[in-house]
Amino acid sequence: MKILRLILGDQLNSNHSWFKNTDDEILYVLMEVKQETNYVLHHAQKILAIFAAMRDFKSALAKENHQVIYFKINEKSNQQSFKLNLNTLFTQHKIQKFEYLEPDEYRLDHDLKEFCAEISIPSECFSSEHFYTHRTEVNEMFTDKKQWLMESFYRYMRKRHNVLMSEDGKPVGSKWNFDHENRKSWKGEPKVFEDHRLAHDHSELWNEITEAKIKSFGNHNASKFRWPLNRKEALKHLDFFIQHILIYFGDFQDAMHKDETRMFHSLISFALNTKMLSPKEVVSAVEKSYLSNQISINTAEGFIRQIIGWREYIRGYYWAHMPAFGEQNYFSHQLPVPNWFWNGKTKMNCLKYTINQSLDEAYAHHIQRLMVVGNFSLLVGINPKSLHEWYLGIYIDAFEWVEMPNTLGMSQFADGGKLASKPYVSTANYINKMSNYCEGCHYSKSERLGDKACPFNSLYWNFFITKAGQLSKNPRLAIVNKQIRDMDPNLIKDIQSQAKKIIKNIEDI
Ligand code: FAD
Ligand code: DLZ
Ligand code: SF4
Repeated sequence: MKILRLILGDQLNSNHSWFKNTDDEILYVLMEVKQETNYVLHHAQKILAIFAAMRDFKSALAKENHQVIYFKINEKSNQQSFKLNLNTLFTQHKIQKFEYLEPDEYRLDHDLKEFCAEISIPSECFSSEHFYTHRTEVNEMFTDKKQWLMESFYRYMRKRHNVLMSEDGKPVGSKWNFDHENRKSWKGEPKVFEDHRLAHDHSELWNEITEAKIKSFGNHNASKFRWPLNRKEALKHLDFFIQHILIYFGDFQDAMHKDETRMFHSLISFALNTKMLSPKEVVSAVEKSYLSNQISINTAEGFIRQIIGWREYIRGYYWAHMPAFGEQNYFSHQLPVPNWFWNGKTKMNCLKYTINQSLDEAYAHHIQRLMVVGNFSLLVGINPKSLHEWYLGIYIDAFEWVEMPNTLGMSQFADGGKLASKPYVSTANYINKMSNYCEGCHYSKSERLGDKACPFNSLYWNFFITKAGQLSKNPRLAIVNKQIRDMDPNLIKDIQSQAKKIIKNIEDI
């Protein structure tokens, strides 16, 4: 039987059982298509990295004697849509069966199911063999629960997959979570490692992308284009991280600095999300490092929690709530994304540095995404869906299944607090504690009112004052709610008018 198998741009898993044998009757297809490049405005590096990694994957498959069809973006025969190209291939190659791997995004999952129902040949969908959990596992665990507690899912995962567990069934180190030990700011020591990742020359590919008139934004210079583009590079990078950097990850996980964009983060999200690396091999490498006494339990636990905890939980949350999730907007926020989100031109240092870095590298670490950009967006009331499109476009690792729950749920409280037990917002105090952004900022971190006052300081209080109806019963907000109740009514008025002014002049702050 002649079979056509589709591989999507984020399904570059060379260890998949599909590839265990070579069979002349099986044709693989990968496609660079405008359908995928244009559904949001993407960072140039994201398009480059996905195309380059797909091309590399195609060559590796061909070397292993698999039959591979590849549509480059400018090929005449490329109709720029999965369905159109597939239908043509079915006829051209007399295909008798169509097979594909579970797409991680609802949109494509839905489209491909619809497509399979329309075509006249049989079809089958296979697991991507990447995640620990199946799509509905998290949902099954939290059915009927008002609050989805990541911590209980995480403990379940540790036990189920026997990760960092003692023989007596207790967690290694006698504690499940060492998070409170992971909250240091960074003052220049220990030194951050040189970026050892390869700078890829991609000028030819970039010419093809511009010739195809694909719109993009952000820096595409080769010196900044250092993402691992195949499994070999990804493994080398992972090994370097575990040998040299991981030891500092936990301590400085939340730290931010004007001169250091990577700090002690792993930068493995692109390789993981495109499935060049498997979460299991990452976890097992970290566990091995702990067992050979190279890292402490709090470092190992803290990092492993991100992978078997957050990453799997976020994915389960996505599948449990799609498609309605994309429309959630608990606070009815309607402000558009400010223009300076696209060029970094703002006087607010924290946002200026974070956005410029994101434009430059297609990367910002978790706290920059959550407590700088997300914090500000929630406080001013940016429309969650528009913000989601911005995040989906700008970050190298942004695929909807992981980006949307992080943006809408964790960062913007758009689901009314199902994923996050309280809104992640702060005044300048937190940003100043965790970074050096406030040094030399146009605004004063300690002032709340007046032209020089840090916008976060009035926006924060204004947020809780105006959202009192929706947040006053939240037990985790008892302190802030009491502070507002005790506040001088004149101060409340001043704060609100200051915040209003900031929001009105948002393009000029
Ligand atoms: P590290 O800090 O080194 O962490 C290691 C790994 O843990 C990451 O590579 C990632 O796979 C996993 N991880 C950590 N936190 C999370 C989390 N909250 N959700 C899922 N996985 C997590 N992550 C994405 O992979 N894609 C996204 O599009 C994305 N969008 C985000 C949007 C917002 C608003 C926020 C607040 C977070 C987002 N995250 C996203 C989660 C997190 O910020 C990134 O996974 C992380 O910054 C990637 O960099 P790293 O590989 O250096 O991670
Ligand atoms: C993100 C992306 C881009 C920019 N381009 C392509 C492409 O041309 N071909 C492809 O197969 N995949 C691409 N992708 C990744 C897909 O959008 C991804 O597979 C879905 O988001 C499903 O997670
Ligand atoms: Fe950001 Fe305010 Fe600090 Fe400036 S003073 S860097 S705007 S937190």
